[in-house]
Amino acid sequence: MASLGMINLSSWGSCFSQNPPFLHENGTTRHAVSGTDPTLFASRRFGSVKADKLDSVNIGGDSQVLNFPGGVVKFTPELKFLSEIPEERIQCYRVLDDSGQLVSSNFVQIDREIAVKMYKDMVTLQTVDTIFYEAQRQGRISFYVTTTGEEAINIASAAALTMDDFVFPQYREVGVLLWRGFGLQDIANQCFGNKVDNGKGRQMPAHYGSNKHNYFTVASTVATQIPHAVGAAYSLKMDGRDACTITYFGDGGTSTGDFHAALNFAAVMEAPVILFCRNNGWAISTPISDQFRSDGIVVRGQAYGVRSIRVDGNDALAVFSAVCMARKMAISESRPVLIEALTYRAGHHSTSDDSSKYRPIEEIEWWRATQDPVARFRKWLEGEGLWTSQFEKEFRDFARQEVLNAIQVAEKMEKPGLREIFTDVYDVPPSNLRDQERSLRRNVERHQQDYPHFQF
Ligand SMILES: Cc1ncc(C[n+]2csc(CCOP(=O)(O)OP(=O)(O)O)c2C)c(N)n1
Ligand SMILES: [Mg+2]
Repeated sequence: MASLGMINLSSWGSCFSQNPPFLHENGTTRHAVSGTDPTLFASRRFGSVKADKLDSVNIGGDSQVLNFPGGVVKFTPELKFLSEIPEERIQCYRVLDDSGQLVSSNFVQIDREIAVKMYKDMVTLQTVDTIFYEAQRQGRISFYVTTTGEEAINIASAAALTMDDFVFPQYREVGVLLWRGFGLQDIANQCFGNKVDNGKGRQMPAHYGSNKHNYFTVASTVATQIPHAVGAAYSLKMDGRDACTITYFGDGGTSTGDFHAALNFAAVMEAPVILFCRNNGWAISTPISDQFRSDGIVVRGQAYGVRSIRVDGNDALAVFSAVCMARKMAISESRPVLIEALTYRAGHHSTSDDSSKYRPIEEIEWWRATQDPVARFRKWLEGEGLWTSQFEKEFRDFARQEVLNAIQVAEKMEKPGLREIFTDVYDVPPSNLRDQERSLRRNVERHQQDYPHFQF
């Protein structure tokens, strides 16, 4: 099967390196991390750290250095503060220009069938967003959040991972689940909160989760997923697994303490985690200019000792390449990697928002018209002879019908029994919970007309 792309990583296998050798210790079996001496690894895990000597050494001439813990520091006679503004902003890695033409030969090769599946999943994601958004407006579901403008981030990043990698999402990444095989029916069941929803209808719509797909359940509390992902990555490393974690978060997520604590923890513990920031310019109505004065998110990586890259989030090939390489480094070198993907939230924050109240319509239109990630990837595919207008029409019609069918089935399905509200937390429910259950049962029996869809 032919492959596209210029970085010669011989095959997908080289992108996803194999397990390093085993390390046996006290009867337990672990993997040493590639590039790390097993003894050192074990002592880092179980031993205490000795401080370096705090002595300064003259190395002759006029240069003097301080032998400080963490590394030698040069002295300078200059009274000079570091500038808060870099001379030049960190550049943004891109492979495709706005018209879908290749502008770089530095990207990870991509199988033709994978490339076509990526495009189909992006179109499906757009279709899901359009129809579920309308369903919310019709009052059929209570809430929805679209990924509009971030389709490449969703699908291309997912395509660069393996199913063994664990995903800790924010809430704008349903495309990652879609890529992993979570079906349209699963999406619809969750949004309608019916009895076959994985979460038993207890979550708001668009708060997906799936054990089967190694996808942790969405929590709306911004950024709480970031420390979880770092901790889980550390445990993967301890178990010597050939896998990493990836966590997605928005620019708004980086304004929390959780982000900073997690980034530092990941650096110090050398956890194999990809910290993927979707910098889409807005945190609901708060623009990034009100959130930080640094050159975006990418510079925080260096500040914390984490390898990082800024990438064009509307360029599927750039996102794919960056995540593929980040994954390889995270696992084989046992290190965190920070990716800042520049994009734009081209839809409202959610169905609870009207973004025309706080940002100019022209801004939204400019991004939609010139930076649409799906249109750009399509142009590239067409240039490669992998897609045509005929395929486009057929596939869009097909996707629309599939989504509509899934909605119809989900909507007709019974809701979970009301007593499920009280299950799965306590082995033996406490008395106050049992009282509440009895009270709810009485209420429903007395006012059946108000609860037509619910049964105990
Ligand atoms: C801890 C916490 N604070 C505030 C909120 C309210 N809130 C929900 S989404 C959001 C904005 C998040 O923006 P960003 O991280 O940039 O993600 P985006 O919506 O742009 O994808 C806020 C403030 C919340 N859910 N949790
Ligand atoms: Mg944002």
